[in-house]
Amino acid sequence: MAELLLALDVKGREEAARVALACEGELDAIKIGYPLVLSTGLGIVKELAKANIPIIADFKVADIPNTNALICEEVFAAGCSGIITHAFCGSDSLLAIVDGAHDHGGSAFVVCEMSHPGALDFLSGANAERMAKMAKESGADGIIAPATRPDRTAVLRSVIGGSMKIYSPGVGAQGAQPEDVKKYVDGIIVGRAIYESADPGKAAHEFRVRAL
Ligand code: BMP
Repeated sequence: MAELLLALDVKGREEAARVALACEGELDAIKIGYPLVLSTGLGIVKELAKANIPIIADFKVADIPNTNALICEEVFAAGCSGIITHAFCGSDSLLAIVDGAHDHGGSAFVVCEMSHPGALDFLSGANAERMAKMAKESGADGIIAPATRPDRTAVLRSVIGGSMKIYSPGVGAQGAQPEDVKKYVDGIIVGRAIYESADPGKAAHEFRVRAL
């Protein structure tokens, strides 16, 4: 059984509110990222959090430890409950995010293997497994692994074991189905297939049921 996370990559407050309202009751978390935050400001977090749903900041952080710690301060002060980071900057950078999240009562999720075809250039294979191991050693709460390559997500599950979460993007617009990965992951991440749907609430409901 997997949770449903909405990737709310829409632009503007009105569109974000429209989709979030339509999906009320169907989601376990909302993932926000650059498209929404750059078009509205980080204040959007408090507006979305009024629906009493966890907001995860997908900023795919990739910087030196000090900058990462400063980013964490802003993300959690804004009301987010989780942050998504890259791991390829190294263990000290990763630890700054994990500690920064935990110091603020939040969670940290680490991108290990990405869902798009270009991930095969760097963000896959042995590199991904190494980053999953590093994520586990850092005390991170979970990893991001691709629904588009369920066999790889299964491998990454075996690297991290059962105590960490896996959230998995690639369902819907990128071609994966909830049934492809739900047995390996704790949550599926769906964006366009919900927010571009004529009826986002109905689409979210259907994904939620299929992820069960
Ligand atoms: P969509 O369902 O519209 O393809 O959206 C997927 C979401 O997950 C986007 O926010 C994207 O940035 C994110 N994502 C991804 O697609 N693949 C990854 O490997 C990591 C991601 O965070």
